[in-house]
Amino acid sequence: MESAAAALREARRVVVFTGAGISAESGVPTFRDDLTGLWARFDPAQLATPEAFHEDPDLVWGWYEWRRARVRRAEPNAGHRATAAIERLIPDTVVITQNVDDLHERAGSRGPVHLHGSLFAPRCVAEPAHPAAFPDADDEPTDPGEGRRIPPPTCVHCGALVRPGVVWFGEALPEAALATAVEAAAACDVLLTIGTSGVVYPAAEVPRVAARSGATVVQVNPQPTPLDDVCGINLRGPAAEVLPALVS
Ligand code: BV8
Repeated sequence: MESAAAALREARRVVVFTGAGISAESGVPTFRDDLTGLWARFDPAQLATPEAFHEDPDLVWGWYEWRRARVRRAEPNAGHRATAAIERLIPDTVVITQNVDDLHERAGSRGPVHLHGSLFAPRCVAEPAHPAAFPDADDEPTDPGEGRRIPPPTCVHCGALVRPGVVWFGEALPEAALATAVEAAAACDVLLTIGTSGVVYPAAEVPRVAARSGATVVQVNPQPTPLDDVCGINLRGPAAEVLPALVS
C-alpha cells in the first residue's frame, strides 16, 4: 500500500481506470454478477448486443430500465469519492470508466470518460444526433418491477425506436473517448485500475498501454485478474476501503 501511496504522491499525471467493481459497494452488482432474481436466466453478454435489441426490443429496454432504476436508487461509495479526491489533489488526473452508471459524476468527478456509454443517454436508433430522442426525455426510469418487457419509446424527430446509449458487444467504442483514454494512459506517471476484470476489449488495452509506457500501474481488486501481470502493484481489497487509504 505504501509504495502505491508514494507513487501517487509523486505523480503529476494520473489515470484512474474503473470497471463495474467500483460500483459494487454501492449495491450495483458487477456486469457478470448482475443477473439475479428476475433476470437470473439471462446472460448479460447476450442481452448487451444489437441482435438482442433487434430481436426483442421490449426485453432489452426493460433490462436497461431496471438497471437504470437501480442506479438511480444507489449512492456513490467511498471509492467514487476517493477518485474525485485524487482529481482535486492532482489536477492532471483523467478518470476513464467502462461503467454505464453515473456514480463517478455524482461523487464529484469532473468529467469521466465513458468508454461504454451511459444508462442516462438513450438515443434514437436511426440518428444518434437526434437530441432528447423521445417525448418525455426526463430521467425517471420506469422500473419494470416484476415485469421484464417495456416497449422502448420512439424518437420525437423520426419515429424510430429509442435504444440505450451504451456500447453493445460488437459495436465500436466512441472514437474520441477511446483516443482520449489511450493518450492519457500513454502519458501518465501512475494508472490506478480499479474493479475491472480486464477482459473486455479494446477497453482492457488502457492499463496495458500505461504499463508499456513505463507508468506505475496499481490494481485494486479483491480477486486476481488477467491484469495481475501488467500491474506492478496489486492491492487485494475492495475499492471503497483501499482507495480512501491511498489518498488519506
Ligand atoms: C468491439 C456496456 C469491434 C453495455 C459493455 C479484441 C479487440 C477488440 C474487441 C474484442 C477483442 N476480443 C474480443 C472482442 C469483442 C468484445 C470483447 O471484448 N469480448 C470479451 C467478453 C472477450 N468487445 C467488443 O465487442 C467491443 N466492441 O470490439 O467492436 C468493432 C470495431 C469497429 C467497428 C465495429 C465493431 C465492445 C465492448 C463493450 C461492451 N459493453 N458495457 C452494458 O453495460 O450493458 S462491457 C461490460 O463488461 C461492462 O461495461 C463492464 O465494464 C465490462 C466488464 O464486465 P464485468 O466483468 O462485470 O466488470 P468488470 O470487468 O469490471 O469485473 C468486475 C470486477 O470487479 C471483477 O474483477 C471483481 O473481482 C471486481 N470487484 C468486485 N467487487 C469489487 C471489485 N473490485 C474492487 N472493489 C470491489 N468492491
